Amino acid sequence: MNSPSCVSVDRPDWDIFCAVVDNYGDIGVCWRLARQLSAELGMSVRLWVDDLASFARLCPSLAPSLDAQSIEGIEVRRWDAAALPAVIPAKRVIEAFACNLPEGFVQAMAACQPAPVWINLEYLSAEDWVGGCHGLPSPHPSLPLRKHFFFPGFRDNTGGVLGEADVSARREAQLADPAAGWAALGLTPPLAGELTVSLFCYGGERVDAWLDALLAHGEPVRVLVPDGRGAAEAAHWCGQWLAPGWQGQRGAVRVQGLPFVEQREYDRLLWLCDLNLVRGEDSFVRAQWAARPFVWHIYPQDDCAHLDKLRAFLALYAAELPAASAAALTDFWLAWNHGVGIEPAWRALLAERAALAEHARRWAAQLAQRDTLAVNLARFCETLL
Ligand code: TRH
Repeated sequence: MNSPSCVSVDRPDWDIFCAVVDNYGDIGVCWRLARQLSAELGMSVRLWVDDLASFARLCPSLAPSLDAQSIEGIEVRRWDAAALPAVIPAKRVIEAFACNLPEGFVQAMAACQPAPVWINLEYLSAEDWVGGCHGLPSPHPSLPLRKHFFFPGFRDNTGGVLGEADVSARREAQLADPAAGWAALGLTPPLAGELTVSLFCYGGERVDAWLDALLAHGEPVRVLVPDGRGAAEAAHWCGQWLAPGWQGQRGAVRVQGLPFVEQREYDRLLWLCDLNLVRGEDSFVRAQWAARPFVWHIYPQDDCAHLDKLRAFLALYAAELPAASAAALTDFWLAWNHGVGIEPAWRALLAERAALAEHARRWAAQLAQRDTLAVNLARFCETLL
């Protein structure tokens, strides 16, 4: 890649580089951030993605075959390391989740006067150490560039969490007419007295164990399962093949497969369910904005570092819960993540349902009082420009 002069009227406000490691969290976060910078802060964004097919699953209007396209005002580019076009770097460059910027692009950044603000956007964590590392600089070993580490988080000394300015208002508007919401998802409203739960997880034997627990408990439940890991186990549990539109019933437990929907439609599902089982990073945050009780299947790491992350969030989230509710929540989250002891933990969780629902509303209201990650990030970059 050449290093064209950076004096250009076409220089975007932001370049965001996203490598899809696996699943949808990396692109889910980058796409959400790009949309907020563009729609809410009025800035121009160029988003580089190395796996457009994965991106298209949560953004169906995207054409994976195109090298460049504009979606919702955002310039989406294929990131092909071997053939990156010569472009002038934006004023602010985000390397999402330490994805390693292409060497030629880094050279082009170094040639800019002034050099772009270079941000490594990190994964979200509630751990204490995050506040101490948020915003720290790291000089490039040989070029006149500095990278800054931007840590999302839940405390004031972190970058905050992603969330649209109008997310609470959209949620409340939808909840004023739930029947319309269910219809938009292609679903019927729940039956009288039926609990509705969404299931998005990393699969495994925990799915069977949990569905067995629902069956044993006997309460009417509808489990809604978006396509992906966990869906095969759920379909198998009720004797179905994983085919579009699959559904089955055992006892009072109805289980229904859903297509993987556009990112905003997934929000609708979370808002309407009584309880959401979510995973990773972005659906974990969306479940918090949904103001409903939720269970987090954290992305497992080889060295088990995820368990510290899980406990740190639980400690923060459960801090203001009554002791019995905090214990039930903690026990079920640990049972779900370890895949053991699910049945007794589920019973205890259900018994605390009302307190957990009230707490989820309070937590979402607290989140809404904070500046969002996009706002904090833009402000942080402004101090460095
Ligand atoms: O897909 P994930 O497991 O992503 C993970 C995590 O981010 C993890 O931290 C990271 O290391 C790993 O990827 C590489 O879970 P997550 O983060 O919830 O992302 C799912 C995205 O998919 C999110 O943006 C919501 C979106 N989604 C839809 O758009 N439609 C759907 O129907 C569903 C179920 C999800």
